[in-house]
Amino acid sequence: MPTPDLDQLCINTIRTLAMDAVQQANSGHPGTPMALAPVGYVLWQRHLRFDPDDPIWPDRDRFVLSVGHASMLLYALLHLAGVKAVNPKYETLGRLSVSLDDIKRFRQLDSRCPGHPEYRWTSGVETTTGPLGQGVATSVGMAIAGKWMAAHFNRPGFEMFTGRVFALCGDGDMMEGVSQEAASLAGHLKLDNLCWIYDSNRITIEGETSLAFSEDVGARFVADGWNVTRVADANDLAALDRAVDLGRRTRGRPTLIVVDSHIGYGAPHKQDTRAAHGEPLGEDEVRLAKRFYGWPEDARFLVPEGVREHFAAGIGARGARLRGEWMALCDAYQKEHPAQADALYRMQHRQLPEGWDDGIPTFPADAKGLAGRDASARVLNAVARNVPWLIGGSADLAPSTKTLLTFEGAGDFEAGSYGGRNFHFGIREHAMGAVLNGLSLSKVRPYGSGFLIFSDYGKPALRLAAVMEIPVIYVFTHDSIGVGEDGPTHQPVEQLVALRAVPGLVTIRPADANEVAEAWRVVLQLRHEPVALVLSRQPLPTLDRTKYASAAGVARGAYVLADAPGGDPEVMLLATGSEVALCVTAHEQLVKDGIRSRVVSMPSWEIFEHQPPEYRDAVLPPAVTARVSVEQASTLGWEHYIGSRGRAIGMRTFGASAPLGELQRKFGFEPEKVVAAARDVLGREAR
Ligand SMILES: Cc1ncc(C[n+]2csc(CCOP(=O)(O)OP(=O)(O)O)c2C)c(N)n1
Ligand SMILES: [Mg+2]
Repeated sequence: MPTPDLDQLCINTIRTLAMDAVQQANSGHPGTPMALAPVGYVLWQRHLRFDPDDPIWPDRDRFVLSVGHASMLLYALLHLAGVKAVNPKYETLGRLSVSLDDIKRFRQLDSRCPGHPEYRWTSGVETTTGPLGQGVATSVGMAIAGKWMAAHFNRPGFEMFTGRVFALCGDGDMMEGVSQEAASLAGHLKLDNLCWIYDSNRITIEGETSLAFSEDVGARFVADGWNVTRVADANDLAALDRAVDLGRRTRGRPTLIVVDSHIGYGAPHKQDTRAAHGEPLGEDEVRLAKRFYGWPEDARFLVPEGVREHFAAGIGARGARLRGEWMALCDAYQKEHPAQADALYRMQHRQLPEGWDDGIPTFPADAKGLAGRDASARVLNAVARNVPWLIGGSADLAPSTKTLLTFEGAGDFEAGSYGGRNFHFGIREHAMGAVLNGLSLSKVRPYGSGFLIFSDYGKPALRLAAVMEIPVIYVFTHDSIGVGEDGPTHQPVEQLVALRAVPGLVTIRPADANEVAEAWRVVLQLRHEPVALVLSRQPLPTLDRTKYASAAGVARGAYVLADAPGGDPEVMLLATGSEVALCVTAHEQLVKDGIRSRVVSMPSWEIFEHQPPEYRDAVLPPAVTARVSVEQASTLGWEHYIGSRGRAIGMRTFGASAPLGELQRKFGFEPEKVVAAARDVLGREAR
């Protein structure tokens, strides 16, 4: 039931809260929340299938604020709708997610209202946004997850998954390439549960968009297979209503609603200018805008009587009813489909099913060995049988990354076959990363794969997975100059150290097939960390684990693989991946020469750093300063482990195009070179 005065009162409350918070913080973006308050209001109050009392209810609509700089819009909505906080155990707490005090402390330390919306920190924030383009691209992953969940869980009489995904985006999102990759994929997949609302205000930071942007965005989306509609005035609530309804009724296409708006609406000197974008309006302008809204000019952080109540009667009552109906459905589902209900519960809590690691192979010693990617294919296919919601794919490289699920019933995820588990992201690494984030935020367990060199193409999304602490799995193959003939464009050098530098990202570079198996075992059990599994293209010898230590050491990040008889090493060889076997060969030579050497396999620095100091010192005794690291990658970072007396054998230039053997010679990855370096750091003459 439209209640015009109350509608306006609520909208102006959102506007003034945003203006006051930015003014108080003396930092932030007031203009876009002012302009989009009606859009946010109509969507939340009249449409969103969302219960403020339980913001993690699985079948909710999701709202993504891709214009993360307009964070105050979201905080005002979360506050006014009375969204409740949820703790890390997924329990709903009684208190508000965003209090008025949080809003007063916008952008201050520990406020639930940080500069940009942060997943995990503020309940009701569906994904971290701020880097433009990420939000919309992530929303595609959420819509994909919605389709997959519906295909997987819905049964006759049990529509368990019906939720839609809305994203609010701006000119910046539309300029960023990742949004186009994602839009192209969403159109191809016919994701009709997806709706983007594009705030076309023709303003960005430098000024008018005409400085750098002149295409017909709507036409672009039509070409992508979207349903495109337009609302000519962001203040026209009825038109917004109709557009959202149209999106809901549209089948077989996602919907783009282009909304023409006025940034800084109501601010007499700053409306429609870039000045409304990135700085506080100033006390005088705030007053004038409040006067324009018919607001008490001296009031700050005012929530007039009736506003919270109106939200409670709208989104609050509707959400409670819808969730209540769903919970009742869920109870019946549990009785009729107990196995599915159990799976659903585990997914929501990021738990694994019983027997998840059944059938993980162990690999017999084999000098010829197996490529990391091939070992991974076998392990992945074993665990994926046990974990039905482990789904993923590649950016058109599955035949090379070997991530295809090949067992009966795995199937392809495509428009019309939304239950498939093999995804084809197309050659869209960046969107793949964002889609993986959206999938993970929707609680499926996603993996994506590509060549390690192209991790750079998706890095911003990967970084956000780490910021959000979500367990996205990346399988990066073709991990070094071992790629050979493809040459320097395809040979990673600086990628490994870049991944290791991402806080919270677990990077693992296994040395042989059994380390690959152990790595997957570690990966599957991660609940809050993304992972980069870095694998070789070329075969690696499968080490004889009766002679050398068990690969179970992978779980500790680094472990003593081989010691001279009697232990007590005088020199240590540290390596990862393909260089471990090389070090083992060098080690055998050193031992033969009477030198007590130790080989430490270090598949994951990140995991190793989380071990207790006693363990780390046992693996790398501080007294042993003669150390050599060997890795076909940038040597940056190894000094931490080899110290000032150590020697790093690695890559200091780009690679070259040649057969692998020649490259190993050219760049010094040969047993004799490792032996010589070991003798050198020991201060022993070469023999
Ligand atoms: C990837 C990325 N590049 C640059 C920025 C910095 N930035 C923040 S907002 C903005 C302008 C955005 O313009 P628009 O999307 O039109 O938002 P409006 O000013 O209209 O709210 C820029 C360049 C960013 N957040 N993310
Ligand atoms: Mg703009």
